[in-house]
Formats: sequence, structure tokens, C-alpha cells
Amino acid sequence: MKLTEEQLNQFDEEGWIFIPDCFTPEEVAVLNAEGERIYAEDREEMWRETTGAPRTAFAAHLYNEAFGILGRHPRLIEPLEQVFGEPVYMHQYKVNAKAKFDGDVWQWHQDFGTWHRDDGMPEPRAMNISVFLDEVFPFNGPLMLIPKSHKHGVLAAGHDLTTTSYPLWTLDQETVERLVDEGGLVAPTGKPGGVLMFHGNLVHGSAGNITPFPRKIVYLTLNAVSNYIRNPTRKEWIAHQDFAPIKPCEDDALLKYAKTYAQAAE
Ligand SMILES: O=C(O)CCC(=O)C(=O)O
Repeated sequence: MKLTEEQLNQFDEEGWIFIPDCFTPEEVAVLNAEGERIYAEDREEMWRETTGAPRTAFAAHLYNEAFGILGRHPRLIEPLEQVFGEPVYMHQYKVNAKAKFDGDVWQWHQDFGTWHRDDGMPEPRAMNISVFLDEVFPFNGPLMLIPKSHKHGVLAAGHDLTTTSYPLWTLDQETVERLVDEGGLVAPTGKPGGVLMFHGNLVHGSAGNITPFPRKIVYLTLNAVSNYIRNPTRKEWIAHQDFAPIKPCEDDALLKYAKTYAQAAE
């Protein structure tokens, strides 16, 4: 899948684009079911909220076939190859839960700030491309983005080890206020199957989810191969060290898998 001129311009100017209906209900259904199955597992890659509710399943592409196919899917890999002008590898892979009633906040941050400080990534030539697995409403903890904030480079941040179960380099309120004055605030919402792509320096965060509606989103963090990380300090399943370029699968690979999966369940 290639991005249009208009999408590329919006990405440059605003730092994000949203593409509705990128994956079909059949393709999303298998990922959704497998996501719930992984959340019930007891494994080290499964990060939980302080309540015990699921927060993030790291590296699911390495131990789950459906998420493995998604991690090589051309509808996600090709747009990033197009933007970076070179092959990409998987830096990080997360299935974020934002569980019903218990999903906790993600404080305001820039992803590249963390990749640079914690993993030794040289340049912001990596970014998240994400797939909505549940419907994202304005009220179940949508991702909030500050448009144009990617133009400010890496901003000063503090290492927040206490607000949630997951350590993050976060921005102070004054900085967020200044950036929102300039760029406003958006919270893309939409049906399962929508794809959201945003710049590694775009400031973003999300509030807690106190509704009965879970909000699962898969995030592939794809890094340009030449920008491989130089100084990893985190576990391999959080910041991967296999820098081999991803070879995209066939466009219908997930659909074929979903059909077999549905037949097996009958
Ligand atoms: O899933 C969310 O709400 C936020 C995730 C996020 O900001 C991140 O993974 O960097």
C-alpha cells in the first residue's frame, strides 16, 4: 500500500495520518480473539496495570502466528518504507489493551525521546503504525495527538517511574500547554481495522478507560535499517536487536489465515 501525495503532505505538516477501513472485519476478528487469548497468558512479555488488568503484550509477533503475519503486512510495511526510503525492521511490537474499566493513562510523551535515551536510536527515522482492533470512541481512552509537535525535535523530559506500571520519559505540563496552544489537539476515532501512523517526535498520550468498552490497538514500531539502535538497555522483547529488513508477506496472507482460523472454530 502506497501513501498518496495528499497523505504524505498531511504527514509532513501535521505529523500523523489516519486511514479508515485498512483491514477487513474478518482480518481484525482473528487478531482481536488472539489478543484476548494472549492477555490471559502468564508470560514475561505481558505487562499489566497495577490492578492486574492487561496493559501491553510486547513482541506478540514472535509468539503468535496472526500477529506475526500482521508484523510483515504490506499495508503497514510499505508506507514506512516509502517515507524512510529504505527497508525497515521491527524495533518494538505492542498490543496495547486499554482494558475496560481498568485501562490506565499513558502520560504525555514522544516515542523517539524514549527510543533515543533508552535504546541509543540515532535519529527519528522510526515510527509507530497502528491498527485499531476495537472501535475507538472519544470516551474509551483514544490516543490524543498534538499536531505539529513533531517539528520541535526531542523535548526535555523526566523519567516517570511511578505514575503507571510502565516507565516513560514524559513532558511537563507547561510544555504540553505551549504545544497545544500552537497545534491544537486531536483524538482519532474509528472502527476496528483503521490504521493510524504518527511521527516518532509527535507528542501524544491517552487517558484512562473507565467505560465498559475495551480499546485494543496494535502498534508496530518500524525503524529504518540504517538507523538500528546503538546502545540497548532494555530487554530484547521491548527493544529488538534483530535488524534484518522485514520481507512483506502477501496482501491476502492475514485473510487466508483468518478463513482457516474461522473454519477450525466451527
Ligand atoms: O495505547 C496508548 O494509549 C498509548 C500508547 C503509547 O503512547 C505508546 O506506546 O507510546
